[in-house]
Amino acid sequence: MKNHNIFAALRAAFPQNLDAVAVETDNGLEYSWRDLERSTAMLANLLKSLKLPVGARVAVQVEKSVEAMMLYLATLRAGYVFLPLNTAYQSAEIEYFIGNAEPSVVVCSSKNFGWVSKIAFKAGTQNVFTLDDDRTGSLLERAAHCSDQHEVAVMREDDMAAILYTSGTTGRSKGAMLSHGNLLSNALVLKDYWGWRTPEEGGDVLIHALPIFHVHGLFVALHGALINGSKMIWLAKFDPKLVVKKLPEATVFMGVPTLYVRLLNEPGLDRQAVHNMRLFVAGSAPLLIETFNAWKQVTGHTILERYGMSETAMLTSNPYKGNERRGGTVGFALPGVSLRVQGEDGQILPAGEIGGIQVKGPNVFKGYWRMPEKTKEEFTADGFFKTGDVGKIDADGYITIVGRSKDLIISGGYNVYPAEIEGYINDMPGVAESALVGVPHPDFGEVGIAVVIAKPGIKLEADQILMTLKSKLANFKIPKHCYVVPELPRNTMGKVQKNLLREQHKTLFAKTAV
Ligand code: MLC
Ligand code: AMP
Repeated sequence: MKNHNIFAALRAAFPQNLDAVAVETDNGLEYSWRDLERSTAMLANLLKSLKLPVGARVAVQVEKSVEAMMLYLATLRAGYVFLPLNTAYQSAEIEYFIGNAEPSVVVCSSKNFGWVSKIAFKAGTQNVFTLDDDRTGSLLERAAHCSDQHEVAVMREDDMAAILYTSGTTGRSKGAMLSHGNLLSNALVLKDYWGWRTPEEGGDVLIHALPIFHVHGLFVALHGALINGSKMIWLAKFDPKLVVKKLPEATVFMGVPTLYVRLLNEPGLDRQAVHNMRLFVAGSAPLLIETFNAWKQVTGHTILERYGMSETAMLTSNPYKGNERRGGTVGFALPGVSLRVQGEDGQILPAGEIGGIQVKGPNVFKGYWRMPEKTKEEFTADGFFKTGDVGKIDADGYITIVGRSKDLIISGGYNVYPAEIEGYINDMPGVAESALVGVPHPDFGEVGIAVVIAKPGIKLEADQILMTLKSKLANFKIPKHCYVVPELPRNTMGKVQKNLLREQHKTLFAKTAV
């Protein structure tokens, strides 16, 4: 049987010289391709020794490190399912994910071991390890005793490789199940589409500055470099100064728009700094045309914007060569991806008309973890996935996203789901109701602000509401401002008119440009 394990394809792309540098870190460490091969084998053997059931989930909430990346690769290698979790998540959030996914293995930072292990053991997880970003922790201690020889597990195309929790369109967070076939098809398409150069062709060097718990950092950037045998400059956190310093050694950079906005504020960014660069990729949130233009002016490079989702990996991309990269658009549907725009009455719309974006292709996920009904609702009868994004395709085939039908705020590339935050606010004593809306922000693109109504006779303090939220939720979800007002605008059906709230507060952050 052909092995569809994406790790096998990544491993096959390692350069012939396994002693060459594969990863260089911001604190001066170097890892060779042989290190990646051996360490992933040892970690895969450790997982194997745990006698986990088929399809076992390995949930991971750790700081970014090369070892954390190796743990991801080892999970694929051993044939288990990787479940990455944002490091900002707090106990209530982690409790939900672990309770829902029922992982067999949980890996966390040693500083969080107390509360994470309590949650994990309560949910029936038998194995809890620690992994810190200084190459310590029980995971590595145990793996050190394992063999560095490991045969890559044989997987079918449809076997699950990862679960990414996403707020999706409605309801609580849902686990998008991505298969080895989904991830590999996307990696291969992008390798070609973005003109990656193998070591034999002169090679590429990627600055990896994104977190590794989302599609962008974990799949697009990491797979892109690995499937091409390209070296990575591995930054634990995005630091604009460090990125500018490293640009002369690199050829490819990927970031959410906030990263580009912050880089543009860095005095060292100029044409000289980027003289070796081949490609700048942006995505995960809308790239403002001002940023696109400013980047061109300062660096001489045209950012390539692309569009993707947890459920689908990458869907569209502006061209690398041939056609023009058009600012404000997300380019063309990638090879193998069918993309269409549907109107409210279900008709497929012609060029230029605005409607719901739907997609089909080998990259589209298998469904939501243990939510068959929800999965069914999100697909059309003829197998297209409803993205929840609203857009149009122009006569030349360029796709523009004009909005979202899902109630979602994308802040600095992270998704904030208003219903979740409103739920927490509404549960606070004295609150009658609330609405969370996204407003423009010069750094994060968009941020959430809360508008809250008190119960009759109760006086609410906005600061107190924010403080209470901070104790319960990941920091990026905390509204950047809170208003306590007498009433919310409603339409004749009684529905809160969030568009009016957005309009009313749209200039709140206009003067705080960074
Ligand atoms: C941090 N903060 C944010 C925030 N990030 N607030 C809103 N939105 C965000 N994204 C706040 C924190 O709450 C904190 O506030 C303060 O900023 C400092 O926190 P920090 O952690 O030190 O921030 P920083 O390191 O500056 O992080 C900013 C960032 C980060 C832009 C580097 O958000 C980031 O890495 N974003 C990328 C997300 C990403 O990779 N998305 C890909 C999704 S994949 P306080 O008040 O507590 O001090 C996807 C599919 C696709 O969408 O198409 O790719
Ligand atoms: P997530 O589920 O976290 O992966 O977020 C996916 C969502 O990010 C998409 O449905 C879009 O709304 C948004 N997104 C991704 N890339 C872009 C882009 N280039 N422009 C606008 N929105 C984007």
